[in-house]
Amino acid sequence: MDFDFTEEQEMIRRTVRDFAEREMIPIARDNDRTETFPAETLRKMGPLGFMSGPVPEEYGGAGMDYISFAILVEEIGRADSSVRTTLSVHVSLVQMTILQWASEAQKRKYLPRLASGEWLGCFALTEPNAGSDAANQQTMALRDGDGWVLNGNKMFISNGGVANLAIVFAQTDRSLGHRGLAAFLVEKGTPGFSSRDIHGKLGLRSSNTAELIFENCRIPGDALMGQAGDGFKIAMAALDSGRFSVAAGSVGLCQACLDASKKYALERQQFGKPIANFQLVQELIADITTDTEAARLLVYRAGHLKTKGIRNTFETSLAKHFSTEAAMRCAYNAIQVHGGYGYLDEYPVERYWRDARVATIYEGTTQIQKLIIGRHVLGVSAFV
Ligand code: COS
Repeated sequence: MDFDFTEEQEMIRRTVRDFAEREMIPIARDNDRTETFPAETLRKMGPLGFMSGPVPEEYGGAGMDYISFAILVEEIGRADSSVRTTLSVHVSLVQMTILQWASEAQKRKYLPRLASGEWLGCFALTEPNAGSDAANQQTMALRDGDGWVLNGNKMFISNGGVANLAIVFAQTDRSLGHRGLAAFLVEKGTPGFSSRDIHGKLGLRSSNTAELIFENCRIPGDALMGQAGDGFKIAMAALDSGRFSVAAGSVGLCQACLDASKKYALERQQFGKPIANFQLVQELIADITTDTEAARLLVYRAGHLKTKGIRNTFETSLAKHFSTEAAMRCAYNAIQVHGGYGYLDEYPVERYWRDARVATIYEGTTQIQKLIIGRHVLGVSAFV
């Protein structure tokens, strides 16, 4: 086992941290207050290779190994979870899925535009009545000559209102259950495809979340990714990729809680000395630190397996489960260190707490991660 970073990985961390401190942290609070989508920040991230992570260079990507990618996502997550969510969906759910499942022609058509950041992607699986039960898709794709016609609604779609390309899951044959699902690449502007932004979120307020609507939306035959019937496997494999990204981003959020709490504890005076001198404050710092370090190791272990190309559903769910719940504990403890000031958005920790919350829900709730972990350990594979 090797716990050392390569020189390249160290350099990626420095480059991303410099960028995040210069371009993201100074505007994160105002973007959160005003629900401003960080289009300009994302535009600057493209030429730096941040919008593609592990996508190979032959498709315009940065060709990173997965530890490097975890470092990238962690550092973006340390600065602003809204930008991190946008990035995670764009790279891990969209580009990595196209890379794994799309035809060569589809890869050549879409990956370079996505990898450069010229286009944004979204992943449309969730529906009003299909969350944890992802196979229960009501969106239908019916054959129409050499193409397909889509009808249905998608819910809580990150990047949904700003994406140029959507991976859309739909049922082609209800009698086949999860084996009747298909995945399609649908471009923005296709007649019959529209979106409605969702407002009033607790956190991630500067990220875009939308409902997608498909009304007799006709798409060509070559919009199908893989075979009709591959949809559920494509979705599950995509989530193995997406959950890793969420986990790495949550480590960044844990680290942000630690950095803010350490700074505050050393500055804030009570009873005539910095509160860092008090043992119960030291306990809070110790708890935040332990959560951060443990979460990071679980993410890097899953990343190590991904780089080697070994199936990692179990290790990714462990990392996602632990690091998202750890981020909640870290943000809670960080507010506690800050006392009353932590309740105001003058300090970033209340935003960390609001932003952390959804990560225990999206891309598979904590309960779904526990189900995957429990089944794996017990060697049982289906609901009984
Ligand atoms: N990678 C590839 N294939 C997978 C897979 C994975 N990680 N997980 C499951 N599959 C395949 C199985 O091999 C099986 O294939 P066959 O049809 O050939 O037998 C099929 O998918 C069904 O698997 P399983 O029986 O395990 O499915 P279940 O319905 O019992 O459970 C859970 C699946 C609950 C784990 C799944 O529905 C899930 O993750 N739900 C949460 C969805 C989610 O995260 N939603 C939020 C989306 S936000 S983007």
